[in-house]
Amino acid sequence: MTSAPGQSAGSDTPAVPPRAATTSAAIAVGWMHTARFLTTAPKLEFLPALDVPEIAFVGRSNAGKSTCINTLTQQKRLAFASKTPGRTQSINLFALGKQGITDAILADLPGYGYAAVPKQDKLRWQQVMANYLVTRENLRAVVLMVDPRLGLTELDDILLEVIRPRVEQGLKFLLLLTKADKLNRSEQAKALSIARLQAGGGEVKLFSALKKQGVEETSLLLWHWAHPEAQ
Ligand SMILES: Nc1nc2c(ncn2[C@@H]2O[C@H](COP(=O)(O)OP(=O)(O)OP(=O)(O)O)[C@@H](O)[C@H]2O)c(=O)[nH]1
Ligand SMILES: [Mg+2]
Repeated sequence: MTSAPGQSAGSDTPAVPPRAATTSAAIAVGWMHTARFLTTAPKLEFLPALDVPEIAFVGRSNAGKSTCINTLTQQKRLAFASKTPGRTQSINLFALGKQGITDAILADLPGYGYAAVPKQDKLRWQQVMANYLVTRENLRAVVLMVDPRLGLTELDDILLEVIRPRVEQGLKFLLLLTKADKLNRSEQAKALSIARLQAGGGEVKLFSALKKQGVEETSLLLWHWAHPEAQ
């Protein structure tokens, strides 16, 4: 093990573990745990204007967005998750921040691509979603959740096109490969390399709510994105 800064070579004191890395992951995970319900909006006009960074979870219906929010925040039923696709039907906002002081927002969005939804409703929702992604002023980051067994669908590609201009202007983007517990190690590695190509330089991570895989890494990334001044 390399010695920690400030530790003299040859000293009898046991090597100090790299504390900085563990401490920040713990801070990020603790920060996530502060999540509390803020509001729900069936339409974009009902969303309150906010001036703290917002991180939106988007993706196909059933991809695992709500479950991911519950896992990251270590709260069983903060966001509504369900086996039935189409469970989340409004934009739900959750506030984050220690001592009740909100310093970021998580937004859980309804999924798209659920076959049983009438065409008219699908189109309406796609419009709401595109408007949200284009006009939401405090939007700092988008987490696109994709089941690697299905890969990116046509609607995911459209979403990527919608956010591209904002990504070019600094919007952060994470492609999160969900339900990683359904893949073995080599399938995970393959899914990661394909997704890296598709993400065009954006962040890509594996995530499993079941195995708690990717929780620390994702929390840390979101914490950094919400606190750019801390870097
Ligand atoms: N095996 C496994 N199942 C998961 C994981 N994450 C979510 N699921 C399951 O996937 C289903 C859908 O999860 P949700 O979190 O409701 O999905 P959603 O993306 O919010 O869906 P909508 O609200 O319809 O857009 C549920 O049955 C979850 O238990 C995971 O990491 N591993
Ligand atoms: Mg949901």
